[in-house]
Amino acid sequence: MTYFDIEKVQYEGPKSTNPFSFKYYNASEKIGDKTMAEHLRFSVAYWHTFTADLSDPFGVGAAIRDWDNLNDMDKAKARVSAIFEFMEKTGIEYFCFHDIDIAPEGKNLEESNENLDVIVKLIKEKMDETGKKLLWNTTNNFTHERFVHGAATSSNADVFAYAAAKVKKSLEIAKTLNAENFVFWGGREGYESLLNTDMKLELDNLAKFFKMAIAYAEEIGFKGQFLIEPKPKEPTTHQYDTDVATAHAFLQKYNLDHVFKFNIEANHATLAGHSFQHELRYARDNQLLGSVDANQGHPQLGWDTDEFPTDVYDTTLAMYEILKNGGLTPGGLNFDAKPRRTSFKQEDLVLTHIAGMDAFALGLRVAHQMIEDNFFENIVSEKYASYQSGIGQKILNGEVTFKELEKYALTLTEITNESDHLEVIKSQINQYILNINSKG
Ligand code: XUL
Ligand code: CO
Repeated sequence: MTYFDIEKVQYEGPKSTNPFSFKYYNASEKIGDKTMAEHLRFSVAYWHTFTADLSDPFGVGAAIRDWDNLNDMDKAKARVSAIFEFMEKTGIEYFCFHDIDIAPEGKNLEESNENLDVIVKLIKEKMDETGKKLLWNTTNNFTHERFVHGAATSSNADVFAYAAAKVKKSLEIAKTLNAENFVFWGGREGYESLLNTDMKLELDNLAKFFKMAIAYAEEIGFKGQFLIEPKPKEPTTHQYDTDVATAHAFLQKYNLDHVFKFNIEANHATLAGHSFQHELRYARDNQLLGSVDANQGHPQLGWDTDEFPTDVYDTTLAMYEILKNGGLTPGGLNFDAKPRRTSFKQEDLVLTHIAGMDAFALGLRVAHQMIEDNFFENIVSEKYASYQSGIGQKILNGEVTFKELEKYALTLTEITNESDHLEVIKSQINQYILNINSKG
């Protein structure tokens, strides 16, 4: 059975009008010292691409999929065949999933685990056959009603235990499938109101949960990178892992900061009132940038719309941070993104990924050129030139006191500041994007 009635998607260059071709993503082309595939490490999100049905709070599923009428286990098996065909045809090397994306939950934990075993075996066979790899897996500890008060931060200790058992199983799957990372997104780890919440107990419990997960990973020899994915709200009013800086403070408090890095999602960054670049920069500056959930929010909507990334300005600045980070390996760019409800055909799954891959490929090309030219580096070193010598250098080296600074300040007759010319910088970025655009 074939799920996608197309040939393998080829690079045809920026002039191509074929929607089933790449305009900017040329997997084997070298940008600097790595191929585009090595730089970008694209990944398919099982949940949006193969499990979701495009339902929303106002309407039933709108997606038309070949597996719609199958029973639960047959559906799960069909999705395995479909995702591997999809990866082959789009040239995407990685995938990611939650436990319940790949196999239906049974009537109890034991049955859920049995379902997982059947599907994980199938996935492993496909991985061995095709060479495709698992970027990360994670545990869905938020959809089922048992998680109404959260999982590791639930007020109900039975739920804490159930959630732990699910993460234990997910870690075993990560080990079996050689996952390169393991993700914790907060799910319902947060609160609706402080009127009835013991925030300290919940956060202490969350830290205990993470420590037990790390201990079990060590016990079974799972060597992948642990990642936390911050988000400020949705589903709870206040998510504990609000943004990278907040989650970093939590990790430092509980002495977990040497074990975790961050999986940064663009739409979560903007929900937190930051730019995507801000979150990437904070993580990079603190050696915490692990992986990326590549998507974008809608500028007029205040929720997690998980759109495919198409904004080249954003992908350029993101790729700048990623290149300056020395890449993302063992992380990657996971498309935590879904087609709009109006893009309901199966072929839209391919078209949306092509759009996202091209946007990041174009961003990579532009960012690489900017780094070659030291574009931002020159701007920044000129802006902070006063710290290169004299009093500035002494401040940087920690060689002055308030008293000495006062003595120096008293000698200043005039203080001269320079204009930033920020609009010129933005206009030059436009030139970079448009000049790359016209190549080829
Ligand atoms: C939810 C979200 C999740 C995580 C994995 O907003 O981004 O899909 O990426 O649990
Ligand atoms: Co995500």
